[in-house]
Amino acid sequence: MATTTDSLSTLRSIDPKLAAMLDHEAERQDSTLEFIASENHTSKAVMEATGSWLTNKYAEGYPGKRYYGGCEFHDQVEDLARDRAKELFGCNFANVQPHCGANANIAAFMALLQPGDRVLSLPIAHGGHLSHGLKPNFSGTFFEIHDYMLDAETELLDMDHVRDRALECKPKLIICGFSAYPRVIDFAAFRAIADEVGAYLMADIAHIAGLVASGVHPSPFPHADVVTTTTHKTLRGPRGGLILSNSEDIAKKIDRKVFPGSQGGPLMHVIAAKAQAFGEALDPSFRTYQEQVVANAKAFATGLTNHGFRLCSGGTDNHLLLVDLRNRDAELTGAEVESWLGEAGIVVNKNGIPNDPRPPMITSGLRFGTPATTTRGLREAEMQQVADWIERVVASGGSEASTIREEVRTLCTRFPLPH
Ligand code: DSN
Repeated sequence: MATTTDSLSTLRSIDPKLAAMLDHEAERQDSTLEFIASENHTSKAVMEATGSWLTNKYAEGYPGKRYYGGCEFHDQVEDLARDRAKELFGCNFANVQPHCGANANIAAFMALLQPGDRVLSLPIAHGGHLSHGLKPNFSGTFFEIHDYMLDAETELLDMDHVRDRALECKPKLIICGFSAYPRVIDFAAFRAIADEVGAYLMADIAHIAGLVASGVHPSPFPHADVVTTTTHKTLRGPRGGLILSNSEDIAKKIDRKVFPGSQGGPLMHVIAAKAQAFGEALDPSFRTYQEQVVANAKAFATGLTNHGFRLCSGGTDNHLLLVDLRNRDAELTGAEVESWLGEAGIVVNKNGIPNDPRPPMITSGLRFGTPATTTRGLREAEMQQVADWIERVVASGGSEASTIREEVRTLCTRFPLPH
């Protein structure tokens, strides 16, 4: 049984049914390789804070201005989280209360826009996020969404095209920052376009926040008016959201739009865990970790390419890669290979590739990320090993998955989780 569950002794004695489910999940995480680009393994300290006394308390409002008594320690915790976030990202304002990245984006939209205002963003089918304008989402429901696309040949952002689209639709907000884009984002170029058309610029750095915090990817500051992010991907904190800005005026609006605009009581136990995670990210070792995340992604990209897999945009500069399966076999789907790899203990997600003819639940691609496996200590040699396993799984039409499952299990025992 994974050591992760040692803190469950009480639960195990009073609710063994639920405890068994959590034990099974701990065992799953311990014995599989997590290659989902948006996931990570937090430190034990982050998990302890998430499971702490602060879960018992309402703290609607902000430090010094709460709607409930008894918040003196919550004020200290939230101030600590805000101060560390500001130091980490080099900005003047932080709101640490958003429950998740989509909530952060709701508050940012509400702070910058009126319903019906025009927004220019990359659609989810090209690597954007559902909260950047997908029709069923709040963003696509209440705002007029216009899109820019990746270049059809290179699968890269084409800033001339983004500029043309901005000049055509005259948006009030331009969004950059993506969920499946493996390359560096030129925030200064986005700023220049936003200035030319009089738009706000929002950078959603949910995926690359850890790279940005450690200087491994350029910062969206001073270019973006608002920066939103999650805290649980490359940043390796608890599941949650964060909003950053340098503008006092925008910051005041964001605070109002988080609470009472779109949320009630903040998850103070999660905010405590954010404070801990930001503290960890301020340590110089975090940069070493992020550099290794990118080095591992590049090694993994090389390994897959050498096996004949096609990578969208030809490779990666960050923590993720997007594989187009069609050149291996036109019939292969992301759903099918995700399932085979899952049987082998390599956890990934099917992902549409740019201009994918298949629907999102099938797809022609897979997205891989190296943040979680880098956390547990895998390096370039193991990335090559995993690329070899993927080749064997695909070449055998999934039939070697159960054999490889045992090899993956053995590798995992050499790289224990951080708690
Ligand atoms: N669902 C996240 C991802 O996997 O990229 C984005 O919010």
